[in-house]
Amino acid sequence: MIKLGHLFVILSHYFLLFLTFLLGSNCYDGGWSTDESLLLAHPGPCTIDVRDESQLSQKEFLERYAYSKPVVIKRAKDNLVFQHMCERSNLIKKFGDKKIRLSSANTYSYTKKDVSLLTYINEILRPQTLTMLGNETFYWFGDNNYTEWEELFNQYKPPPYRIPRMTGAYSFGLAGAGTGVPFHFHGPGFGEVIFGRKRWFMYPPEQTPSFHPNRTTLQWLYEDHPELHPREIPIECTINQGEVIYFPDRWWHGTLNIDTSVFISTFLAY
Ligand SMILES: *[C@@H]1O[C@H](CO)[C@@H](O)[C@H](O)[C@H]1NC(C)=O
Ligand SMILES: *[C@@H]1O[C@H](CO)[C@@H](O)[C@H](O)[C@H]1NC(C)=O
Ligand SMILES: *[C@@H]1O[C@H](CO)[C@@H](O)[C@H](O)[C@H]1NC(C)=O
Ligand SMILES: O=C(O)CCC(=O)C(=O)O
Repeated sequence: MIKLGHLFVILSHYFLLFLTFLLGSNCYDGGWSTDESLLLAHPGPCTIDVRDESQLSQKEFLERYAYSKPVVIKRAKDNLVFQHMCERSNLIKKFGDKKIRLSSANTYSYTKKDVSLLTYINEILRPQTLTMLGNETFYWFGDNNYTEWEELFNQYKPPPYRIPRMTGAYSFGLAGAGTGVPFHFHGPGFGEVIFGRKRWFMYPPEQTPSFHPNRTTLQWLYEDHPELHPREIPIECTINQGEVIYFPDRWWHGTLNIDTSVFISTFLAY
């Protein structure tokens, strides 16, 4: 006969297994779900190398990607604690009253606006419509106060790849479905999705794309992308939670959040 205590141990074991499955799976949205009917952006093809973190060594990363081309890396599931802290209810509970600095979602992000995280979530974070302009959309990405967000950032395990003499700095963000940042470039780094999906479009440094800096990536996708000559079509990939994309130095990139998304980048600099 099974004793009650044994049954409890067995059941809690399965419960934990189930939790691990849920936390690690793509359908777990952390409370950031968006009504399907409001999703205007959809995943596209993936024309960028996709590798498994466990199969990509530091040596191969340096030889094949660091200085030459983007790569998408499927990560080991070691950010579950960080992901849990990024659930809607947990971010609100711990950080809701913290001031965050929003940037306009246009190429040069000129305009900044300070609000509390709770105000951002309740009043500003919305799915993007096709008529909204990038310079009039406010997006939380970066300008993070490392002191106030230390507890969260301490839990994040960045991708395990290094570029000699460079160090990383985090940029954390949360943005509505259909939002994104139009084409721009800067130094190299990694962009990881914690909740949601994000579509990345990229061009090598020598191939300057044509785009309007104040129009959104969503407008560009609907109106400009279909008109592109085959030679002008960017490489792209849609990354899911638990995946990270590497962008080399000066590569053009434009982003598009398919869902309401939580994400963190590691920017590398000398
Ligand atoms: C946003 O950009 C558009 C087009 O460049 C411009 O017409 C509009 O005035 C800008 N809006 C703001 C608030 O600056
Ligand atoms: C883009 O928007 C900014 C700020 O809203 C404005 O100052 C700038 O003139 C606009 N750029 C273009 C090319 O219309
Ligand atoms: C970051 O937050 C701390 C603690 O609230 C504050 O003292 C500091 O001035 C902030 N730093 C910046 C750059 O805003
Ligand atoms: O994640 C985003 O939407 C913007 C990220 C970006 O453009 C960057 O990391 O430079």
